Amino acid sequence: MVHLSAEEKAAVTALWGKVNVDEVGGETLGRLLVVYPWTQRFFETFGELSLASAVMGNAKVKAHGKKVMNAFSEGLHHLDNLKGTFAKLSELHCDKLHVDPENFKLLGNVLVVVLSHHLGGEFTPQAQAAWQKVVSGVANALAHKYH
Ligand code: HEG
Repeated sequence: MVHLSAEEKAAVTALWGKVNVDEVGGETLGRLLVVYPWTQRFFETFGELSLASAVMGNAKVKAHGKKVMNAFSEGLHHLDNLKGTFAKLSELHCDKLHVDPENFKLLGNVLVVVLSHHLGGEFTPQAQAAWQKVVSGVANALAHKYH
């Protein structure tokens, strides 16, 4: 559950409509893997990830980033019930994938950076604050089923 005013919700949705979500997904996952290279351990099947250029051009990174961002997008329609929306994915990341939930926070922060890069001046401090609430809400929801 994240508490956003009607104005903040409108800003979040409006800005999301201005970016190419699939592209943002690949770029966000790519940057996560470059900036926090220990996150690469979950993606050993993705092939060559040692150079930043290889990561950013990697088709599997792009495809997986797109998948992650589409799931993330779904959460934007359910800001009042993020825990319910991400319950199944939380179980999967905990029980099957063994992803440390700290990584959800890192990914959220990288997403904010990527949005800032894509939106420039349109990403006002108010919009950025609203987005920070959203990414931390999603990260909390994804961590919720961990035990
Ligand atoms: Mg995860 C699979 C969503 C962060 C590592 N992730 C998936 C899948 C979805 C998803 C929808 C496919 C599930 C399926 O096959 O049923 N992931 C998702 C979201 C977020 C996230 C919404 C955060 C916003 N994931 C995340 C992070 C890591 C990670 C930070 C690791 C650093 N995800 C991961 C791995 C898989 C998935 C290793 C399995 C990949 C595969 O082998 O297909």
